[in-house]
Amino acid sequence: MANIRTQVGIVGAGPAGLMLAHLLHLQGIESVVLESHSREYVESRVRAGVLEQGTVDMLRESGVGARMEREGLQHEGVELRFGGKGHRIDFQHLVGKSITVYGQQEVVKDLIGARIGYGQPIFFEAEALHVSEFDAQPRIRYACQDAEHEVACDFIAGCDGFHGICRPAVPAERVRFYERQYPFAWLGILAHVPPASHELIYNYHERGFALLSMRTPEISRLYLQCEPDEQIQNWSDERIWQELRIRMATHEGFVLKDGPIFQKGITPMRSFVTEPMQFGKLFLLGDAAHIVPPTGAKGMNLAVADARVLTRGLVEYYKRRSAGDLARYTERCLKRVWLGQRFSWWMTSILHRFPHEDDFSHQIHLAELDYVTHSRAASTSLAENYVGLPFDTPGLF
Ligand code: RFL
Ligand code: PHB
Repeated sequence: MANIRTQVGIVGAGPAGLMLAHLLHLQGIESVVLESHSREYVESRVRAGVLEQGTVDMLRESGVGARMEREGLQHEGVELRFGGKGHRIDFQHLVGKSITVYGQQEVVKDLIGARIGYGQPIFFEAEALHVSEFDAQPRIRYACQDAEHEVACDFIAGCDGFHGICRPAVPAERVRFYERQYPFAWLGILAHVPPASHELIYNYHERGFALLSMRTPEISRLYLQCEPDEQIQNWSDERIWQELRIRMATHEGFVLKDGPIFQKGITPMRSFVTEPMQFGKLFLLGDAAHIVPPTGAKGMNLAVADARVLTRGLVEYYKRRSAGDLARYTERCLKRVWLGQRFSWWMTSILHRFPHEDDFSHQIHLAELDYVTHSRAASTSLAENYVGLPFDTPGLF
């Protein structure tokens, strides 16, 4: 058994763990990243696509934004489409900010590249088995190449996603969960076809929600609301394109060209919050602590925002020997998390069809969408949340 000693032991190489490791390195704080999957696997896992302006700024200012600046697609608005008609929400005009469409796996590639470029420790196919003694001398036991090892550290950062081991390691009496399940899921595809619109289109339709997004000028990313227990084999490529065409149709004859689908998956929808997010010297970040339904495009952005807050606290601790900022970790993160939860829940509620909805509910959906797209006050509220609310503290750099 090999033992490693470091300042911060990080479990998970998703956006939260990688961003934390990167920010800490820039501040001269040592860490070790453990990731159960291979580098190839985490670099190709298809997930989020929308970066808030604050996330973009954080990547750029911390020196990992070059490829994003070249390849990311900057969008100044989105379309909400319902009743056969599209309505643009103009972010630039309403709040003077924009979003960037750049795949999460590209952010992950850039952060792994930086980590390895700096010669800092990151172990793939290294599965954390157990975290312990987080009130005293924290330890992470992990398995790598058929042997067990241990990381001894000052702090543990649980960045191991919703199904990780860190959150379950907390005794039940020290933690509270808030949860909401939704009675539907998203069927998502990637296809080799140029996006049918240069901005995202969120569609509300009697048959359910649909979303047009993209990854590059040649690759479209599309989603359909489906049953929560839907089987992907029931959805042939033809059926997916046909359903997307029905839900996205406009009176003006919107054309959705199809193309070869090269990735398909079903995503459950859930809202989930853990309180607190700190347990002695164990901190939870990102999906390990909170999940939002993807309709508000907030999950990855909240994950990197947690990394920013924890970095601040750790800098304060190591440079000034003050634990005051660390003690405010939960409060600072949860303030943003609950605002993100509210927005994601609201976007999900107005854009999806719920089971047993009657004509009254349908008319309320249409009225809400009509109001959001025609009232400057309401569309400004959507815009300021979508592009990302300001951080409550200034940047680190
Ligand atoms: P991740 O990305 O799940 O990373 C956790 C990492 O921990 C590893 N791990 C372990 N490693 C070692 N030992 C163990 N015992 C381990 N257990 C787990 C895992 O292998 C993994 O590599 O969590 P993180 O870093 O908190 O990041 C969260 C984001 O991934 C997530 O919130 C977003 O993808 C959510 N999301 C979206 N977020 C946005 O901001 N904008 C979007 O447009 C957006 N769209 C989406 C989304 C998520 C989706 N799916 C598939 C859930 C669209 C979809 C369809
Ligand atoms: C995506 O491009 O994957 C995406 C975009 C917007 C969302 C969710 C996912 O709300």
